[in-house]
Amino acid sequence: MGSERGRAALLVVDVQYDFLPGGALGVPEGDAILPKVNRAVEVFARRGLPVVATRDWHPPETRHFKTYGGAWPAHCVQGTKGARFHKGLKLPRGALVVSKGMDPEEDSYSAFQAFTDQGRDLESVLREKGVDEVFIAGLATDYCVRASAIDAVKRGFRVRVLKDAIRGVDVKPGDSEIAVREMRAVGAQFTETRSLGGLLNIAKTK
Ligand code: VGL
Repeated sequence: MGSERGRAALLVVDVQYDFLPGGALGVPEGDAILPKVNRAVEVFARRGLPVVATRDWHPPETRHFKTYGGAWPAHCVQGTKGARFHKGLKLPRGALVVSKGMDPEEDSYSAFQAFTDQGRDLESVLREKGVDEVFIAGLATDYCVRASAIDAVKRGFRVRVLKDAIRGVDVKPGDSEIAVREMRAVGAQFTETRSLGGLLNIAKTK
C-alpha cells in the first residue's frame, strides 16, 4: 500500500574464470571483489530477493574475438573452463543464470542482452518478478558493468552499482573512472556493500 516501489534484484555480472586473474581476459585484482560479491549475494538471498548471475557465453568463432575482426582475445567460450563461474562465487540455489554473447555477429556487453536457458530476456524475467531496482556487482566496470547499468537506467530501473564489488579492465588507464562518470551521468547511483541492509530495508521486499 502507498508506495509503488517494487522489489530489488542483484545482478552479478560475469564472475567467470576468464575475467579473473589467470584467465584469458583477467581483470587485474578481479578476485579482490569476491568477498564483497558473496556478501551482496547473501544479503539478497536471505531476504528472498532475486539474484541473477550473467555470463559471457561465446561460440568459438565470433566477431567479438580478434581472430574474427573483433577487439578481444578468445574468452568465455561455451563449455570451456574459462566460461565457468569462478569457484569462489557462492551463488544460492535458485539463482537465475543468464547468458549473453551467443550471436557470432554481435558484441553484447549488457546484461539486458542476456537470455535464460529457455530463451527469455532478462528484462521480462525481472518485470515478471516485480523488480524495479537493480543492484550491480561484478566484472568489468568499464565493459559489462557499465553497459548493464546504463541499459538498466534506460529501461526504467532504479540502478545502484556496488562500487566495492566491481573492478575494471582499464585497457587504457582511466577507463574505469570514465565508466563510473558515465554511469552516474545517466542516473545510476553508487553505494557500498555494507550499506545494502539499510537500503533494502527501505525498499519494499514484497
Ligand atoms: C567483458 C570485455 C569483453 C565484460 C566482456 O564482461 O566486461 N569485457 N567481453
